[in-house]
Amino acid sequence: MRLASVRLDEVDLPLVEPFETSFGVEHQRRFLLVRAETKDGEVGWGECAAAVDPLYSSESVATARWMIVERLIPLLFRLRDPTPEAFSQAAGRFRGHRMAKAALEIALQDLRARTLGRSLSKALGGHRSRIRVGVSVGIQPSVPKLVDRVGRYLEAGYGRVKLKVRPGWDARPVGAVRREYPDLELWVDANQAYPIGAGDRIRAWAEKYGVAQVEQPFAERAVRAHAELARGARFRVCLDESIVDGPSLEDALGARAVTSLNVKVARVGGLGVGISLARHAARNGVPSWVGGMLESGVGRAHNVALASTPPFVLSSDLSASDRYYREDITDPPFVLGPGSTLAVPRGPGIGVEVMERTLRKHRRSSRTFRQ
Ligand code: OSB
Ligand code: MG
Repeated sequence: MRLASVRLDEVDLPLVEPFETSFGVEHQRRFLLVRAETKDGEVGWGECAAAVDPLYSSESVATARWMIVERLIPLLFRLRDPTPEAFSQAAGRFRGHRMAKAALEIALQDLRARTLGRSLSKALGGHRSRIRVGVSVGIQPSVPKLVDRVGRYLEAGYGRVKLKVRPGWDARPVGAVRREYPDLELWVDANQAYPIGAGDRIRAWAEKYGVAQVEQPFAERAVRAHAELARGARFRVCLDESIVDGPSLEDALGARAVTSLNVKVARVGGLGVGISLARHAARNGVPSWVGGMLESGVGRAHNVALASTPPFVLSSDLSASDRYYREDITDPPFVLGPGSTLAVPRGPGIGVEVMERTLRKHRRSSRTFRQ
């Protein structure tokens, strides 16, 4: 595989509705899109999940752009055989910048799968033709609006709901949703919003309202606080932001601070690492699922392929295209099927095509780098 060029676009895609978390509100998603082309004209796509502001993690569109343009593309062009593994290994000499690294790693994964004429799912060892999914529901302006929003997602066919929570938006909204939907599989995600010491209060409402999983209540580094919450809990304690690599997973497993693992391709730096982390968690009795970052169809297709591989056993945060965007940049759209599932595309690579005309409509800039 010889690379000819890498194109980096910056895209603004309006969300169907604002998405609010404990760290802020997003009305549209601005992201970097990678298009890597080989000398034979084969193309692979990647998406960078970093947002405009460094709120979820320390990366942003600007830091990712700098990293990709100034360091990772030059590094990629120096590789004799640019496989995803060779790229990840070479990029490993730079610390952090995992979302930037992931954008290129996943483009190379797509490219290799297409070159082999296989679906990305198959190339990664996927064995599922459909994956179970749920929907992540942002903080709403009021409790009745939340109950109504959840109701509409249930009507649309979602079988599992994750509510974004934060101090002041927890027991009341979670209780209201539980009363309205007694049998619903309910998860919550705080994105690090609670002080360590809030564990007893979280435990009280989570157990009272039958929450099956509490995701990342405390800070990224707060291994002990998560372990204390997990001890004897009737819900799983899921880690998202805390797990960025092998050692952070090892520490969390050793401390019994994690009983469910959210694997985000972007957060861990690529599909290769994502699979190995989930395998390692599974060997230690901890189930994994694939988390989302409101990706466009490109990033979501990568996430769907990942979720089709054996270690991912819980429902993933991968909803249908129309839950995120009125007009996505890929075709065909992801649609919700029976049993709250998405079909895993069977075509070569990520199995969806980027619609260049739609992309151009939403593109703010585009730069092509040639080998
Ligand atoms: O913590 O899972 C999260 C979106 C942006 C940043 C962080 C998170 C999320 C989500 C969205 O929950 C899940 C999705 O893409 O459907
Ligand atoms: Mg999360």
